[in-house]
Amino acid sequence: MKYYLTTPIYYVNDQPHIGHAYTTVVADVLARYHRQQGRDVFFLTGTDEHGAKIATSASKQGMEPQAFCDLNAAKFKVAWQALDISYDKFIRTTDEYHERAVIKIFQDLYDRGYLEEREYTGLYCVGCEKFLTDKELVDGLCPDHKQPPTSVKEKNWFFKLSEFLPRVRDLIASDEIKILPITRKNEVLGLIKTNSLGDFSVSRQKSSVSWGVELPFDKNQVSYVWVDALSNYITAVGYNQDEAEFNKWWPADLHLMAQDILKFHAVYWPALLLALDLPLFKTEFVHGFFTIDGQKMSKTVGNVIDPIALVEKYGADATRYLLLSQFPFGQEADIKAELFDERYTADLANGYGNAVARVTNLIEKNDITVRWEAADKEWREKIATYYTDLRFDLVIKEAVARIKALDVYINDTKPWQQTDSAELTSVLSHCANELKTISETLFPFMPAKAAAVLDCLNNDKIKKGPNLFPRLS
Ligand code: ME8
Repeated sequence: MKYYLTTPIYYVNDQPHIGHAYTTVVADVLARYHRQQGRDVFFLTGTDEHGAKIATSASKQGMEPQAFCDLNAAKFKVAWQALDISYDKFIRTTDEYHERAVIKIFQDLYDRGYLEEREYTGLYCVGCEKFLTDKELVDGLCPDHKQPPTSVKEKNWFFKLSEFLPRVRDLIASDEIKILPITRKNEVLGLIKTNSLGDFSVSRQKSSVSWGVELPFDKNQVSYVWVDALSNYITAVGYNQDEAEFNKWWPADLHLMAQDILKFHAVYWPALLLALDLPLFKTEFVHGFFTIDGQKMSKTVGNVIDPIALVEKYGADATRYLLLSQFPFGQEADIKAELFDERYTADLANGYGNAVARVTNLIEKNDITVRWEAADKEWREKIATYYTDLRFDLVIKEAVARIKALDVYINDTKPWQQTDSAELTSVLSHCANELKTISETLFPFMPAKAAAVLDCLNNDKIKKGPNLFPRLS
């Protein structure tokens, strides 16, 4: 069975931060879990590189847009490598095959009569890459970027979204396309109901924004970022290039993102797919935005966390674990940096790491040949339901409880006092089986550490395992 999942493609106007890392780690945990279950997985991530925001950032650095994109896209790749992200493909919207497909998409939308040229006047926030209404402004400024929007008056091509809205609404309401969690589904349905979603502009005049894909039917216009960006999900898997590949992977099983881009993914994207007469994605899961120590993450506040700094301190595996264990996936929450140290020490150094050291040490000392048991099916099924609901925090919680129970078992059975060798083999075999189940469960979160434990257990003569989680200095 195939499983195709995606992260948003991130803007390359800056380097990756902990917010990007969070969604990407979540996707990686899912990808690794589904591969572990024997599924054929395609995990896509990448970067969103066109538009005014990128062009402006590039010129501030005195760089050409393409060179600037190359530089920053590379930073995302470095971060994902540091976090041991096992993506199958990294798409960049400046990739030639993607640009070619975007041209085809525009031509199709045009030929099908879904694009219309209109005069547009509006307030545009470059930071958001979207038009804002007067109501959205706070003291005349964009509430997110604290910048005055630019007044834009130009001829643009519009996508006739209104023609598709009733169908999109029905598809969402009937769960034919699933928007999860349910609060987000209701939010989108509410948004559609307000009638505030009009036809939207899909191009910009070249004279005002030149960094984009030129429209095939109007050389004076370039594509506006969202059609270009959203279509990455199909162009990455062979759309307009390799039909067999495309039919194998599309529709996507899961698009992951945070609430900031819900409207584009839950309304614009299905409408575009309908317009192109393509199958619809199956599920979108929308997680909350988190704050850092109670504050919105921002350069001015100075609380932007660099994922590479976390990896340097805790290692890749622990960073992944710490990110996902802080709060239930989906909720809007606060990341408390000081909790990372606490959790690292309690769950990893004193918890999992210590259990591995204790058990493998006792097995080596007593020269035990472990009797392996059949897999714990009931446990696997329980974990599978957590994955269905994307409750990573519960997978972690259960694993931590099982580590604690193993610790209690060792304290109670006191293998170091045991003189009966059959009994000792039985007790330590139980411990080894427990470690195996726990490590298999933790593998998607901590692939290198869990694999090291599984390798160690896989030997005929088990030796004391590695020091998995050194104490923090
Ligand atoms: O929106 N909390 O790119 P982007 C949680 N290029 N997640 C966060 C976060 C936070 N504080 N900050 C960022 C774009 N994220 C477009 C997407 S897709 C076709 C185009 C994560 O660089 C989260 O996944 O602004 C969010 O949706 C994404 O980064 C936005 O990344």
